[in-house]
Amino acid sequence: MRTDTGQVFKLEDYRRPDYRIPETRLSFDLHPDRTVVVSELLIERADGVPEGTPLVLDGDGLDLLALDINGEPLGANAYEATPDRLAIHALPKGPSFRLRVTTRIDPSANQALMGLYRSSGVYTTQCEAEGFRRITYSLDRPDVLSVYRVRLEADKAAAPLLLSNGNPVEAGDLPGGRHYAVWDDPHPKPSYLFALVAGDLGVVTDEFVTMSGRRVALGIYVEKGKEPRAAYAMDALKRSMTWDEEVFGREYDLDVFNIVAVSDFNMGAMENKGLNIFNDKYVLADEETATDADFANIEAIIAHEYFHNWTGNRITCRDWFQLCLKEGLTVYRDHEFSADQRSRAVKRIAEVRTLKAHQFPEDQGPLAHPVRPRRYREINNFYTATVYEKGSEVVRMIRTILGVDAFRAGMDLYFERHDGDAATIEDFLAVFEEVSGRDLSQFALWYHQAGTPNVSVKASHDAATGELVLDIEQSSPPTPGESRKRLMHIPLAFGLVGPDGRDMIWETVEGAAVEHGVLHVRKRRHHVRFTGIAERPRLSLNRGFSAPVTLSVEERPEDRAFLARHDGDLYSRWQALNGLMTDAVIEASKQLRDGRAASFSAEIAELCGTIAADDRFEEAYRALALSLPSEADIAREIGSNIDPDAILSARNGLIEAIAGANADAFATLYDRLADGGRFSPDAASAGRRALRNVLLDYLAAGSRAPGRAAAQYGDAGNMTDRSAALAVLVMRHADAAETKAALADFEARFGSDALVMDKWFQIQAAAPGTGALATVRALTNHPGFSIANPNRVRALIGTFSSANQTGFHRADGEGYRFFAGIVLEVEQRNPQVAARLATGLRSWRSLEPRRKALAREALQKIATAENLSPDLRDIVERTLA
Ligand code: B3K
Ligand code: ZN
Repeated sequence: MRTDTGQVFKLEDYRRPDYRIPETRLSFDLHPDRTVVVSELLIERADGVPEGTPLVLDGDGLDLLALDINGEPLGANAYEATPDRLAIHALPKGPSFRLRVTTRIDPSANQALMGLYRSSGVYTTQCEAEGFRRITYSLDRPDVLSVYRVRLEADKAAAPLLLSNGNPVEAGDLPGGRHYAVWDDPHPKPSYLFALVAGDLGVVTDEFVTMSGRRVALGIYVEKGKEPRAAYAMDALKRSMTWDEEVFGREYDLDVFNIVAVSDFNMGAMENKGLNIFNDKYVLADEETATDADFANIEAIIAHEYFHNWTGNRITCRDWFQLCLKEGLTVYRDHEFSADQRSRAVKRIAEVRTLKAHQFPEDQGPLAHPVRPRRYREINNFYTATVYEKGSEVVRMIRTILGVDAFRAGMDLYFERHDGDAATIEDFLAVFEEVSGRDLSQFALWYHQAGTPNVSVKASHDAATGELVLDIEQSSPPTPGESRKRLMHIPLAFGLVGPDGRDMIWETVEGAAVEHGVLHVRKRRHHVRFTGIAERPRLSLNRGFSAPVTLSVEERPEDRAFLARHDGDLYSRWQALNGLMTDAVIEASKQLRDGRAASFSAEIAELCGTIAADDRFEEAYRALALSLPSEADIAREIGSNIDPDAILSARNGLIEAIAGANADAFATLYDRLADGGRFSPDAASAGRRALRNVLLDYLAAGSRAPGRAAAQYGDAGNMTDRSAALAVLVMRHADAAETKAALADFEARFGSDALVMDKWFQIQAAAPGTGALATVRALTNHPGFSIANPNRVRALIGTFSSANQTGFHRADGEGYRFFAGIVLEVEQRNPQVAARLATGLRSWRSLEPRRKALAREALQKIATAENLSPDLRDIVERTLA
């Protein structure tokens, strides 16, 4: 039964809870399809709340077995229980009492993967955001913090391992082949951070000694036999613990820290106190089975969940509107960690590419919402790129505005002042205002106002007077529910690049505040006048992507190429070349749509040849510079009336032009970068592989012969090179016998390893052209595919809808029809995953008219399906609105 009340939750309706629960004792009698949960809560009436105020607890699909208060069973008139709510009217006198609730749940039947469920025979939980209420009745909201003591009881042979939050305090055997364990978590936490795991798993252990000398036992639990694949995650965990001590002064606070990898999981991972639970995709890696991208993701997500221990757990959110308080900040922290562990410039470019690929379309489409939303119908639909990635950019801007030292002082104050609190964005901003003396009220709009601001810049230079004038204007487009926008505080890092390629130094500047290379745009228009600028500079603006805005600069065509060669800021240099490539593809796609042949200037090919050979740059940077914007990136830049087929042809045209002009040099470099069979997952080695694999794609596009890619596939000593070669075969040599052979070989080698087979699904789902649909449809019947497993669904269907522009957006609409059917099928089991999948159609309005009409039909088919879950209904209704 689904209960979509259509209720809209509003930030302004926030009220403090009437009751607190300082202590929670849970006892689980675990059985696969009949688990009994006894919850004993010490409940206190909050100050100022009148005696007799009913206690209303949240539930979701629960079966109540027993209820008593202070040891006395409750009479039938004292309470009202439904599967989704327990209201107790008759409460004892006095400020506090003990409530005991017994519920029964069926973990095996739980396919939504929220609450207590089973994954490959392991009992596991997911409670954020509102999964705890699927386990027992409770005040399931983040501002009710409780210390937990948890007793688990299970069959010893099936579940020798019994884990929960906190520290282990007791364990023992019981009659009938059962056993138990008791865990105690001294740190008060909201219910969404509760977790348990019970099962039979392999483990890798280690130890970490914190800066004050606390010895922490570390454990990473994985499917038996896969222990060696957890070594990299363990290494990443220890590096994360050290980094948080060194960079933020944050120390771990329990005797144990456990991570469990499970194979059925709705998202990446979950930061439950002392017991992180992970999608196994983000734990398991070795050179044979994981790519360099997998290693980097594991490092980042292990760090992210660990960092939540302070930003999320010790300081949690007052309500779910404040989600970015923990998520944006923790993403910022994991980005900084990865930048320190790897290459800062490369990491920044990758972050911006992700932001533009995921957050910009969200912010510019029907699902746009502020970093701190004011309304939601289904909170699970707000774990978005806006809350996470833009939320991180906002924290980065605070650091840019304040400078590193004041930023760190603000963070120290935040930890000191709010440890143990359920806090708000206002609390967060206040510490930075306090340590810096700055007024951040205009800046705070980044949290409150949706949409990507536009900044346009015009420059004029007078050589006679040495004056440079920048006319800067900001505007923010309307977003759903917000037609009028206020002016933002936009920190633009910049440089004026002189004819020798160096940054010029000015004498005076007026018209805007400029501090430490950052120009603060705060008004609608700024007329900024620099003096002492003898020659016309090239404008390097928004360096390091200091503000998440869309920038348009009136400049001469040759200025971009100049910046692509000389900008001292590596991010901006990359941006200049990438912008040139984007414009060239857009121009060529117009030529193709007009029935002309696509033409490209020789300059981009020449620039690519130069950067490929430039040893001053690390290989990872060169690989990014040579990577063309994706088809989706180009579609986003075009913005409306999109024809994916024209984009694909134009993009391939540019790849061929670059490949043709550099064939010999790329082939030589490709050979030189071979690693001779040595593998290390470190950033420099990964960079070499990345560059070599970008070159492989160019060489394949240039030659039309599958030999080189087939040889790389066959010789590959690691998954990065093997899967890259397979992707090149599938993309560039779809019909070659070598491609079919490689696909068959991959399946034969890895058929029994679901995570690796996801790559095989992904590569085929991304193959361009109308034929992809038949392939994807056929693959849904492959024995390795399962509609019930989120990773499989994301690999095959998610890739098809998000990374296959020509296959998914087929002109006849068949891609959309197939997609709508699958979304509804997934939804039967797992509404959360279905809702996420359905966002693949959020940019339907920017398509050309025919495709647009067909995409709308598919959305309507979903919207009118019977008995739609609140999750999916919320997404499709907002998408269609
Ligand atoms: N906090 C979790 C996400 C929970 C999603 C609930 N639908 C993982 C993370 O961001 O670290
Ligand atoms: Zn997080």
